[in-house]
Amino acid sequence: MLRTDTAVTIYRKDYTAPAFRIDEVALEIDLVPERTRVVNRMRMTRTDAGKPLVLAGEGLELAGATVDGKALSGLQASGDTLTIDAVPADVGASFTLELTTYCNPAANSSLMGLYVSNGNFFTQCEAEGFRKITYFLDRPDVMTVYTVTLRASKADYPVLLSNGNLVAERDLPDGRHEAVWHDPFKKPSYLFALVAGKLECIEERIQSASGKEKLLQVWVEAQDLGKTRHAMDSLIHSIHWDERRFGLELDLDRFMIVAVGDFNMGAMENKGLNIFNTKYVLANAETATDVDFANIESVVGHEYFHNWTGNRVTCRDWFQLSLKEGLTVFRDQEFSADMAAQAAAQAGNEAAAASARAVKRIEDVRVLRQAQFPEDAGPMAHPVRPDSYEEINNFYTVTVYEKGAEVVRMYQTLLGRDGFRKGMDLYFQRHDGHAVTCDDFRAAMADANGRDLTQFGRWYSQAGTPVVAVEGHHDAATHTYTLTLRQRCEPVGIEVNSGIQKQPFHIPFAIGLIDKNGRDLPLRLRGEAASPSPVTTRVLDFTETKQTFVFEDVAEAPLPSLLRNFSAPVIVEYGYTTEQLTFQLAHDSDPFNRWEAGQRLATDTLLRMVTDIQHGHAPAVDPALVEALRAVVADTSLDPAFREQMLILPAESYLAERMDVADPAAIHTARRTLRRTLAEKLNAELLRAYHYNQTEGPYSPDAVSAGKRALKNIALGYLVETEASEALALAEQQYAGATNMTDRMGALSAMVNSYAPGREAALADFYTRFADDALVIDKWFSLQAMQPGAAGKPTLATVRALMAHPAFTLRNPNRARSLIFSFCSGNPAQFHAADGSGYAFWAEQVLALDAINPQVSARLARALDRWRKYVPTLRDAMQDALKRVAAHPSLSRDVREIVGKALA
Ligand code: B3K
Ligand code: ZN
Repeated sequence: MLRTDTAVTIYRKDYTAPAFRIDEVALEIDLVPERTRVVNRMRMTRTDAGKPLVLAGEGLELAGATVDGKALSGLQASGDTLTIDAVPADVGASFTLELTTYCNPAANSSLMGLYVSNGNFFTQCEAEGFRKITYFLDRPDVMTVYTVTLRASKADYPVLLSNGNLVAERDLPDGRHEAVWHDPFKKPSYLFALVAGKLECIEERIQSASGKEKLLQVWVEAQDLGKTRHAMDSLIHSIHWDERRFGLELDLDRFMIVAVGDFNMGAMENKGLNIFNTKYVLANAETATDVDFANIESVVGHEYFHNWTGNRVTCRDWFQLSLKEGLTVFRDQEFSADMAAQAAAQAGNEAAAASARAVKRIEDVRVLRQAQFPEDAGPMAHPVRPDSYEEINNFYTVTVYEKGAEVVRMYQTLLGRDGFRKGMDLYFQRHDGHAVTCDDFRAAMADANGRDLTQFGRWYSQAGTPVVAVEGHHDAATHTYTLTLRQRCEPVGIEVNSGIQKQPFHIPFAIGLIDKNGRDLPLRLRGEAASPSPVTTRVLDFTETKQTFVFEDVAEAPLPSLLRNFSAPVIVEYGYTTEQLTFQLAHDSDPFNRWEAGQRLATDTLLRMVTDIQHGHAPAVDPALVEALRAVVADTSLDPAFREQMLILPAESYLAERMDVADPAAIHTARRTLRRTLAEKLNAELLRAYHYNQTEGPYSPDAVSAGKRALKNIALGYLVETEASEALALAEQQYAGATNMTDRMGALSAMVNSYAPGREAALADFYTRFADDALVIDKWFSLQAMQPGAAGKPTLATVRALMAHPAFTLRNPNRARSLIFSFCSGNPAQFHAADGSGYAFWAEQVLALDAINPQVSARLARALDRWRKYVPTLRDAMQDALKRVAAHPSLSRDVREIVGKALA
């Protein structure tokens, strides 16, 4: 899609309430791929005098319009709006507006609005796709009740689905049929959905908490029916979890999930008719990895949880996106943690459950640091509640989602679980059925708990990752320990030239103090009475630029355990010594901080190695790190899943962020060297972990079994780094004998990444075995795009060759992501090749994709966000590539905003 309109910035401060209400809408949709007719009959009421009725529409052909049955002549859309003058001027006056339009779903490659995928019809309306289906008040604060009549050829589209309940079905003349759906709940247009085509479903009937029967369905293409069980189980678990944890029940009689192969993102929470990327529905042991299974559980949960947080209570405007997304991510994180803890408790004990929760927390924090921290330090940095945008689709970001979830988590940390629940209850009591703001959510949390959360509001209005610098001082004479915290957060992104004076955040800062035997000290702040049952972890309310906390009864200098369980999305600076970190890694009662100590050790070592490499010295591996990890691998009292987390070295992209001037080649060499060294020095321990963590019996994706496989496979990855023939043989055996995708993929990626002799044969075997399974072939592309380069064979050459593969296409977002995004965002050392070839490739692909699908292209465009941070030669080459894209005459609004902000 080519657009030539000029950039328009939308500001949050310009919000005005709509001048009309839609009391109800009836849609009649005659589905024909090239020419679909939509009759849209709206009962409307004017709510504000003096304003015209302006409807949004995009790419529509207007074929007729009436107001209260009277035809409007000479009506013409201007750009993307349709203004109707012939409507009542009085506030409170109602009228019926009927519009007939045509659109072309077959030609819609943007995958927004109504489109065709593999011969079936699907919709995606969030954020502003409904306007591609009909003219409408396409904004989230206009909520109404929908009745939808779908008509289509019965042979070609036997299944016709929309939101809510099926109220009528009948056959029509000339081979067509009709279905009428009614959704009793008011909803904004972005939650509208329809699906039509040749699909089949598995279904279950369950009872909800209040004893009502609910029909659950998962719809897929016939050949995929055998891969739907896990999605259905995840849905059932989600429903029961939301009842237990938040007292929220499914409101509709029927809840459907539909899978589609062409989809821009993960899934969509349309009321009662969630539409999913196949990647987050289809799974069986042979084709999906443990990570795929876990992702499905989490995304199914996420979309289901939106039914309350997003659908029943929605956003007033798109600046409030985190109101539903941050909250719903927090809810899906808690759901996954509870599910993992439940599996661990069944297999082990309470300690195992705590460790399983920590593993989930570690995974979430890793994403935050690897993706959100860089975003928050780059040209696209924005507050959790942005103040402006050019294209809203560019603001479905890790900041709005993942940092937004951290902000919600901080309420729970500050108010406790019960206090948080009270706040949620009040939120629904006040706002059910309405479109509200992040401030409304904060007010509910504050009012339900009698707390002043005014300062906490800065988490929504200020961007950037706060840095907390910590100093500790022990006074042996008075037995006190004084902790001094200082916070700073420089202006970032568009804050830089806004003249903003940033104010301190309200940071819940959880700490513990560890004595020389590794035990937690009881914590008593100065002025507090001694407690019979003292706590050993406390959440400090850190609200000022500099604040001091004095702990009493501290006989000897303790080791501070800072920001336990990552209680706030901040960067902590404290001058830990190597000895302190190894001690903390071995003893901290907070499992998250045991992991954190290991990450600090590894990061310090790797950054020193990078400096060695830059100075032409052989990089030296710190023996303390080797010994600390040896203890972890060998410690069978630790859960396998946790041990695996400890063995994952900080990512290259994370290390790049930690440097003032990023040097991807040196980082890659350092990390690879450390991996090889660990593989050699810990060979015996790794081999033992490999052999002791085989999972026998039928495949189960539960967190405990998955943890064993994860540890076994990371061990294999290390072992193969040595290129020892025994290790290569292990990988080949595991590949050939694998009975599940986790093991097959674990072995294949070990072989591919180490250029083991068996790799070409294995890659060819893998392709043939799974040629008919698109999601597995995505893995095959992705693995090769992320492989390290070999002598004389840069990975880009492989990627370019794969683009000519018959199975490759830019039109399918999953496939484009599997090859192009994997290379540009998942393979930093090769992407940042010294000759700039990666950037030229990036520019080419951004432009090619933009002509097909602006949203997907704009995501790829973000791969160069951090260009200013790199060594001069790379930085200049990236700037050239950005300029080349920016200079293209017909960029989408989506891509133009990204490259414009990057260059600004
Ligand atoms: N709400 C959708 C995302 C829509 C993205 C539009 N560009 C999925 C989700 O967050 O659940
Ligand atoms: Zn969401």
